Amino acid sequence: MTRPFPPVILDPAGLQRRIPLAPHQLLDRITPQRDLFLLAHLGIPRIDPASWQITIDGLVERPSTLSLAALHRLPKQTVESFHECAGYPRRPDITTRRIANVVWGGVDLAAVLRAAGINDDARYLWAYGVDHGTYDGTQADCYLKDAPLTRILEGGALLAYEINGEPLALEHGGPLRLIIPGYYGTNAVKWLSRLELADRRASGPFTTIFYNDPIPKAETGAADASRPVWEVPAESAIVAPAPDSILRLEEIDIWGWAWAAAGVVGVEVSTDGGASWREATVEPRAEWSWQRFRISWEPESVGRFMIMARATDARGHVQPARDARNAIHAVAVEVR
Ligand SMILES: Nc1nc2c(c(=O)[nH]1)N[C@H]1C(S)=C(S)[C@@H](COP(=O)(O)O)O[C@H]1N2
Ligand SMILES: [Mo]
Repeated sequence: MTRPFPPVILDPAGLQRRIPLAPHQLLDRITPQRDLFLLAHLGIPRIDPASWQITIDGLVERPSTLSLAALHRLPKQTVESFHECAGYPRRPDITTRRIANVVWGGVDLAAVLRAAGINDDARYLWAYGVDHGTYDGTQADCYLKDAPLTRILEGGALLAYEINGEPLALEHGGPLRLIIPGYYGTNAVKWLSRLELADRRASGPFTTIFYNDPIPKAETGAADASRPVWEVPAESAIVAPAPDSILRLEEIDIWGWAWAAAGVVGVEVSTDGGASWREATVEPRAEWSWQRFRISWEPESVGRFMIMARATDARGHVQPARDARNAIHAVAVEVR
């Protein structure tokens, strides 16, 4: 893998992870930037936003370099979208629920690529972040991700420089990051410095060793098949009641957020640990936003209860009970 830019200094270097909000604290529809979870595998690069530029090359007719000022002069688009970390790159069986919902602002990526002239044989977008170093014992010259070009050309993907109307902070990828609404956060390359169109998937560690979930042989018939961690399937999180709440024997409002790349079409709620389910009401989504669900519950007796939520997306995918990035969220409460 060639690094198309001079090495930058990382300070702090190494894995950075901050998860300020647990599901029961996700009270706001729009997550403020200061409360957003933070993930960086290799560290935070010390870069000069003023001189930032991005190169567009590979399978395009007119390779070019754009300054930040040139990008700011292009029409600004905003996209409301959930933003979710996939969790552990090699552990698709672990659920982490690092989730937010924000409004990204920036330039329409499809328009930028079309202006560069897309060659017929281009199939994938490769996106390069300038951070480099060692993650989980593997050396990387840069943070390189890929995505199918068909998804990018469907629309909504941004070269983002704003979040919730504020400039994107350095730790969140400022001055420029990639946003692909509906895709896991790992694909939202921060400190974006190069876009390359290619006819194949990228070969760096973050698209091969990491974030490439093995598919059980039973599902495909083929050994060694894998699935890139791109689109987010149905998922939901219970905001209220909070875990270990002590509730009174009266009508209780159960609510939370549900989200999926394809949109959520239904959320079922159980108050008996998954033995029985009732259909909650779910609001329609705005662009790629998360969707609020709610249902009221009148416990028939005092005691301990396990509340669960299970979302279904527009592709018919239902959240699995366990052992998945998007496994069902359960909250234990006590009614007294
Ligand atoms: N350049 C670069 N971009 C990156 C990462 C990274 O390590 N380097 N981490 C990714 C991961 S795993 C996630 S979940 C999101 C987190 O974005 P946030 O910290 O702004 O919430 O950034 C993604 N973009
Ligand atoms: Mo992540």
